[in-house]
Amino acid sequence: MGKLLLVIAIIIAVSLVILKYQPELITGKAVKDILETPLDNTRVIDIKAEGYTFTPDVINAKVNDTLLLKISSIDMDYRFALPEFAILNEIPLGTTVNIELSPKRPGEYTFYCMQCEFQMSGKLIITE
Ligand SMILES: [Cu+2]
Repeated sequence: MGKLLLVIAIIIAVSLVILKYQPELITGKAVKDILETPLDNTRVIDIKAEGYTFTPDVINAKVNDTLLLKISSIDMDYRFALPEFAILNEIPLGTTVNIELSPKRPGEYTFYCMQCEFQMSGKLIITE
């Protein structure tokens, strides 16, 4: 009986250690995600504008997610447009612009740079 309790105690102790240091093994969430998720559930997405390209150029999110797009211009002036959300922002060279949005309907929404006249674009894909 004493041995059984010892085994159970060891299993609990090991589980607690795993939960503390490797929670994705139990919760399915990576440590990085947990650390980078702000308390108010806003998802921060860093987007780099460089060489007529947005990186990443595909963003996946869920309906009612709150997204904070942080768009940085690396090599020239850009003008970020996301028409379905009535968003149009100048992003001068060397600056980062924060854009917050909360999609209410699923769909694929194209964003692009108006300076580059539709050559430079990406997709915001919203699912239920
Ligand atoms: Cu451009």
